[in-house]
Amino acid sequence: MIKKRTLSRIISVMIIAVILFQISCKPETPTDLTKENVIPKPLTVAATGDYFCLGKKASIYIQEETDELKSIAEYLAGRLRPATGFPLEIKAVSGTPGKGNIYLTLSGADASLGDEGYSLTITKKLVTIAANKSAGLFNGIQTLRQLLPANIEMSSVQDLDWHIPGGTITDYPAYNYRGVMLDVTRHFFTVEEVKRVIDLVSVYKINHLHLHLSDDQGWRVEIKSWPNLALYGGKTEVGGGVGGSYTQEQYGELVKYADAHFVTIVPEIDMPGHTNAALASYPDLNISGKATELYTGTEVGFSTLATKKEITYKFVEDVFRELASMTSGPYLHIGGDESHVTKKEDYIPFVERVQDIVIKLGKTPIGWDEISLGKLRPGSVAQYWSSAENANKAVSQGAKLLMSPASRAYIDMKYDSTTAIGYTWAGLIEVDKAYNWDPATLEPGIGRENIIGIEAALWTETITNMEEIEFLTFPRLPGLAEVGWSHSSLRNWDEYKIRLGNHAKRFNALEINYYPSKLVPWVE
Ligand code: TNX
Repeated sequence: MIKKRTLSRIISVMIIAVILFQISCKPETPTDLTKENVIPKPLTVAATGDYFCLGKKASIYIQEETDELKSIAEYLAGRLRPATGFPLEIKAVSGTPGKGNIYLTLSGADASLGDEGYSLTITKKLVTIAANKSAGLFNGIQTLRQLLPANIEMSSVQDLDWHIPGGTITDYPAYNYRGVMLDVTRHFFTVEEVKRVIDLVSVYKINHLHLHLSDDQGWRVEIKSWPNLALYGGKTEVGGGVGGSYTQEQYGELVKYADAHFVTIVPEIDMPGHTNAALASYPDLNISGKATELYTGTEVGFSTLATKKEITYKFVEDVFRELASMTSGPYLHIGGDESHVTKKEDYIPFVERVQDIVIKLGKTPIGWDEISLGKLRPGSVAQYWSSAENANKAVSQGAKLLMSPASRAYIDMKYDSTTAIGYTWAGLIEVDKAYNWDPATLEPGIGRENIIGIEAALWTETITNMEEIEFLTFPRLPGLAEVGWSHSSLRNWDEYKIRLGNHAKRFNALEINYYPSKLVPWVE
């Protein structure tokens, strides 16, 4: 027999325990999943009004112990452990996991979610991300990060309640290709800096990183069969600084890192123009047979490969063969822009032959819109940046377009006349201008069916360090990411700017040096 006094003690301990549990998981404000500030905006959101609390006993469950699921769970744990301080063990489970956990599963998702879509279900008991492919789980994880308090992005332990509003999100992208281009030629950026770019853009579901690896001012990747390209052609950069290049080992490390973030690297070797670094490294590539000087200025359009020499095609083949062997994705970018000193009758057969070389290597050629002056091979993609006429030529040949209209997507343009870095040739691009456009209606004759996606381009003539990369990229990139991900009927600047304003706390937690545009109601 339990004594009355003992019984009442047990009851009061239980009541206190219940109260404590509630306090430790009590939201300060009512929770409504539909009022959250997710960027890019998800397709459908339904709220239940309750919430999930991530506690220190939570584990991350996966439906089976595959390397694929383990590594994505490890990624999620890596994002959540520093700020929560929780162990967040990873465990396999058959059936549904118990209360208080996160569950990642590749079964049960709707086929209509495709390869990149996901459903995220938040109940009081469990957070479940379901997808058809791990890319979808990764995207669901990015949404989950944004539903947690912004301090989840801090690198030290935060004393906070980790609430997530209840409900269900189902989401998939409007376009399969959502990219950012980084020019590592005009100024060189290290492996660590490029990794940080990958970290920051993948938050916004960007899934391609186009690396502009060669230009007049520098050659940035080791090619073993043509060693002087990196050794000599990589020596300097705009302004005469020391430049640099990636060894093949370092480049491979970047590809691996990007792959783990579901970002496909698209390497570009720009040709036949924008080739001074190569022309300075190998005399044979020049029409004159004489090597040029290294170049540290910012002019464009003055250089050309000798398109009539066979050695040039040996060079192209060797370079692309080595690059292809280090490339996990389908694309090799062949450049093709601003070849102002290549005669048109030489330019056309050149870009046609280079496409054939890329295709023979089992890869898909992409080139700037000028390549549509020649015959585009089936599958080749033209990247629209300035000429609607060229873009239409590509479409009339049945080719697909990657949309990078300079007046919207060139994030090396200044925000306004007071921006200290950046160019103005494509106009000033305030945050609303980068957001307020629809790839499918931008140019007459170019519709959704012609477009694989969008890409923001960051040229670096005026950019010398990571802080400057961040300043021009944020906050325009989240908006461009939404242009690529969210269906256009869901997009609206006045609603978007409120969501964006709420990302200031996340930018701060991630230590992003962003431009605090006056058009955005920042909530710090
Ligand atoms: C044009 S865009 C270029 C680049 C420059 C950029 C500067 C393109 C295909 N070519 O070479 O870096 O403008 O904004």
